[in-house]
Amino acid sequence: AKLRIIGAPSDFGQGRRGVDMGPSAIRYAGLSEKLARLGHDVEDLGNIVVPTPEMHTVKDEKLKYFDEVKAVCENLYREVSRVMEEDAIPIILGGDHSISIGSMAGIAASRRPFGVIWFDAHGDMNTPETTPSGNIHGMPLAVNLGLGHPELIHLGGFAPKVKPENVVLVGIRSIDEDEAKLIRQTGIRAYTMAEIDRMGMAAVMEEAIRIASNQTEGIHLSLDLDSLDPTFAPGVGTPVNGGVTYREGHLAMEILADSGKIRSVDVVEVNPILDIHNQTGNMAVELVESLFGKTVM
Ligand code: DIR
Ligand code: MN
Ligand code: MN
Ligand code: MN
Repeated sequence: AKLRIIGAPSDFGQGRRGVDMGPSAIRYAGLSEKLARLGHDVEDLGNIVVPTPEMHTVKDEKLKYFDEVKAVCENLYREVSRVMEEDAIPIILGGDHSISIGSMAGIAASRRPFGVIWFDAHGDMNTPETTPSGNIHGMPLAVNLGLGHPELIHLGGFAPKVKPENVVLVGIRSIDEDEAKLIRQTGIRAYTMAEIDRMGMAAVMEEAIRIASNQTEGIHLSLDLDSLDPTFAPGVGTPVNGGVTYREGHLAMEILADSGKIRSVDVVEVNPILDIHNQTGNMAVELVESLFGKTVM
């Protein structure tokens, strides 16, 4: 496949510096070489322009760094829509998860319906009304569904980016109180870790793919590395115990690879400053290799 890598080194969506180094950490772990070795046509398009946090301050406590997040997402939207026009698969490297507002706007710009599988310990379904932190990385899935600040919702000039009936959350284990209400109201399918334990990852992924691909032309995977257990991905800003294991993570990616439905990917929240020897960057690359067809033999 035609794979195009785009870095979005932004940490404006949360409070811990270092996630802006995510694209470097993932590239350092050998992303493009390893994907090329699998036989793909890979091109790294470099990073989008992101302002420097030290030059900026919080203005709205319920939408921290709103202007900066919006500017970053507008840049990313343009870059991702260009890649989509070439019929290539964009692989977007975060940065914190707020960048998915830009990546999904770019994917949706083609006006071809798509589904979303959102791999995360968190729901990312907060709005300025429900957020306990004011961090926009806790809001991108809500924004993409048309909930939240109107300027974020309408990025790219249209909303919503995806229909709730094609949205699946996988791996959740840390949800805020009012966020849970929103998840229930929208009716998106949310697989908790408890459900993964009971059903098994294979059954969860088969259902997730069915939901995300029902009357759509493909699936966007938004992969927050904190979906994994911190044992395997310690370099994230908001680790939560009891996550997806190493093998469950690979199994999920392998099942997605077999489906042939992946059209775009975000790889977010890798923070090498909080990591030990780039374990999380390496884990991210391994998972993306499985997603694009790596098998034992
Ligand atoms: C929390 C944490 N729900 C918030 N969210 C995170 O700040 O809204 N998302 N860490 O990845
Ligand atoms: Mn920050
Ligand atoms: Mn997230
Ligand atoms: Mn998360």
